[in-house]
Amino acid sequence: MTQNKSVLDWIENMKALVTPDNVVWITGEEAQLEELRKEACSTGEMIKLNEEKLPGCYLHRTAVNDVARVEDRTFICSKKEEDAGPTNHWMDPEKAYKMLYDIAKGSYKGRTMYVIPYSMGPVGSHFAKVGVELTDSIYVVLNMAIMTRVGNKVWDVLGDSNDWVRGLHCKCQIDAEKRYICHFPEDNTIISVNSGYGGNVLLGKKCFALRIASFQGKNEGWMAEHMLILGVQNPKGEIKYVTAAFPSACGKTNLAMLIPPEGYRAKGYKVWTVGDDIAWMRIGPDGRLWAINPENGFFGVAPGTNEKSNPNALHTTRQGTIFTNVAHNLDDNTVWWEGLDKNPPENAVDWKGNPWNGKTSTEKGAHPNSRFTAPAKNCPCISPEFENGAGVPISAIVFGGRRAQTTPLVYQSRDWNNGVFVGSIMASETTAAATGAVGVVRRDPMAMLPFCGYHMGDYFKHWIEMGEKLGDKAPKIFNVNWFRLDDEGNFIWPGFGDNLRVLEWIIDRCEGKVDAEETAIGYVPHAEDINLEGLKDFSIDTLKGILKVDNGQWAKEAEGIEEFYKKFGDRLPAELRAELDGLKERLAK
Ligand code: OXD
Ligand code: MN
Repeated sequence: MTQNKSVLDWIENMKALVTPDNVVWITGEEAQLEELRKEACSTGEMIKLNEEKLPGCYLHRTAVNDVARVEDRTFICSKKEEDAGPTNHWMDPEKAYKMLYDIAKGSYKGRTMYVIPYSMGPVGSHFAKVGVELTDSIYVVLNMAIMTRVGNKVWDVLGDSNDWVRGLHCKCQIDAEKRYICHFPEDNTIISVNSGYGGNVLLGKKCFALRIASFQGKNEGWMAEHMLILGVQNPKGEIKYVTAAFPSACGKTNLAMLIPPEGYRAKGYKVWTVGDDIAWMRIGPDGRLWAINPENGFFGVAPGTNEKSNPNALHTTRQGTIFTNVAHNLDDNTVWWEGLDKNPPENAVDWKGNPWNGKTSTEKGAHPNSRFTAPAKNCPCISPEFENGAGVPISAIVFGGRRAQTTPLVYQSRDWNNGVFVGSIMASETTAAATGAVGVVRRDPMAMLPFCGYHMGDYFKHWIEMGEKLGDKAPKIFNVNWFRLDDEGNFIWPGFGDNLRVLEWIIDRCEGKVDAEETAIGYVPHAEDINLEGLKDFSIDTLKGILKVDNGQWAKEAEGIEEFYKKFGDRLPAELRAELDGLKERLAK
């Protein structure tokens, strides 16, 4: 336990508010966690799965009205409304505290308060930050114990410091009408009520490691980003690290755990996963940008994960994993989800808890946002640097989106500020893949739209200032688009492991090994410089097609960006305005 006065005072106040029957301090010891697993199974909160096939694995079902993050009920409660910016919902902090305390009041009656001390980042690393989450859910405790580093060692590094993030989670009655996920960046505080779904209640993840941390990073001179981190090892054994940001449903976890194509494997290439969702980045003593993954596990989407799409993720989930809202195969007490294999169970229970026959039912067995919470150490390609508190040095930052046309397979920004511009205009098209139609463009700057804890215009400015500090040691910035469609609506680029071909070009560019063609939007590869060896039925002409930059389409894109930028008013940095003007000028030439 701790003698930290700021911690003890806060817990006393919260106890007086929510009035639990008991208080249990999470120590991080396996015996305590095992007791909690047993208790959760005895109450039906979790189901223990087949110990031989899925050792140490459990199934949990959330309430049917509580299956995803709730962006419309997520608030940034900064003192001034303008500091939350035009892309966040805002609530006055005084009003928010009052409303939340009214909801939370007495809500732990008959329940236990669990006190979870946790570290985002390896405990004691200069990147790491401490949080304390109070919860009335064993499911939350057990998920936090996978996703973060929990236990007494965290108190030891915190000492009597007041630099820690307060998190209060109250399940209450899981009332969707009274569900709120509120962040108080100026107070290092998060309050989440009336939900039991991971993204809303595992407060270390989106709430702390992105929304609160992005604000801390701006004030303290570092960056909290919605990015995977991977290392590409070449046959000489050299490893270069890349971070990448994509909106949801663009294959971020798949890219993070990529398996190289056969020809690359034979030569000795390997991809190492450092993180699949969040990167905290700081300028190191050598002036370069270094990154850690603040998390300790993967909270991945289950449907679509299979032996082909992501064998590494699948293997990661084979032990010590909590599954949420997937189908339960009663014949062998295992789990199943759409896209796992072509053999759905006939004698099963669906994610809602109803009897389900996967062969005959028209309903889905698993919720489309069903999840696995799996320890990072299970991952067959977890980086040897994963626990390194000094982080890994970043050579390239990659942005991406899902665009049927317009955006080429890959391009490099002209320089850092132009790269910030490229990140700021990131976008995906809805449903384009399924129908072949060009969908609605949704802008999602740096994939941070739902996760930036302050004014996005100031966030762009912070990126520009980081570039000034990094100078010529700054990582190079790229954009990729794996999702170009042909006239029939088929994906042109094979994607998955073959994306390594593009990563190789990116790394070669960082090392100054290859030339590129200058276009209005940036540098595009000469098709010959992307290795197509071993890629069946894919010609260099097809590649040329998806590398083309169509100035007409980009002129339209520039109009869309102009419109989008209006949102930020005078908090749009002049540097980004200048980048847009520069793009328009080059397109007009
Ligand atoms: C996630 C998300 O769950 O970005 O990681 O929605
Ligand atoms: Mn994410």
